[in-house]
Amino acid sequence: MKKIILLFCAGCTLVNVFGQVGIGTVNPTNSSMLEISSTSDGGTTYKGFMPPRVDVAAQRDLINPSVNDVGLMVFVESIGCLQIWNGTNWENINCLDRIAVEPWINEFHYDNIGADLGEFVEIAGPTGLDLGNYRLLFYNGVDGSVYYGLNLSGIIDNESNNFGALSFSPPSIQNEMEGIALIKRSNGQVIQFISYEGSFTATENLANGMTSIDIVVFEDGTDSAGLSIQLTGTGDFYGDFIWNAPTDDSPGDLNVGQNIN
Ligand SMILES: [Ca+2]
Ligand SMILES: [Ca+2]
Ligand SMILES: [Ca+2]
Ligand SMILES: [Ca+2]
Repeated sequence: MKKIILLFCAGCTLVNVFGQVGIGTVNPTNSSMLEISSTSDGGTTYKGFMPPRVDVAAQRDLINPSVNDVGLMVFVESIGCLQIWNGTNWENINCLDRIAVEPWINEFHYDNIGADLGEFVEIAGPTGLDLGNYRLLFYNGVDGSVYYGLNLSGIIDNESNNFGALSFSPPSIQNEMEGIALIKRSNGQVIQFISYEGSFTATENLANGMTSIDIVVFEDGTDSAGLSIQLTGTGDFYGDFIWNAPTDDSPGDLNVGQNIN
């Protein structure tokens, strides 16, 4: 009896493997090997189709497809692009006009005349974003090591067009050539690695091997306290704005001359 049942079930499996497959439907359309219905309860609830997603292109590259895998598709979240493998390279099928925007380093102060006063780093980003998923790493430009790490916290407020800023004060931000990396804690992604008074390569932790991007402007220790280096311009992500030499600070508020559109 057991054998008969086993044989019967093996037959069932073969039917499934070689037949058309429906998910949420028992009648996949004739021309489709796989049909996924938007509803499985006759139209009370609806669902979409989600392609495989990766956080960044580096994760996509771990797929390592061959020439035989032409047509493979994946969605890369960091750039907001649905991509297809052409046998040699990944091509964009479509990129979203607006992807989920990451926060960015928006303003900071590290040096003034005499003892440094009121050092801070301001983070700006979309309203409602929980900065508990982000961390700042402060890098020493002399040897590329991390001299301080700071877990962020708080929900970004709405100051203008659904963007805002929060300020954070580490015990000390080193002067001369140093760097700051903004890290996404959930996946270890280095969102930004900037530096002032020069550029250098990180030698440890998450930015290890990355070369910092010199923002060019800096604080030379001759200005009074209460000034900062800050972004201005018009836009809604980091690349829209430019860094400015020390001017009146605004920790926790979008900068004067920074317009969100
Ligand atoms: Ca300092
Ligand atoms: Ca100083
Ligand atoms: Ca500000
Ligand atoms: Ca604010």
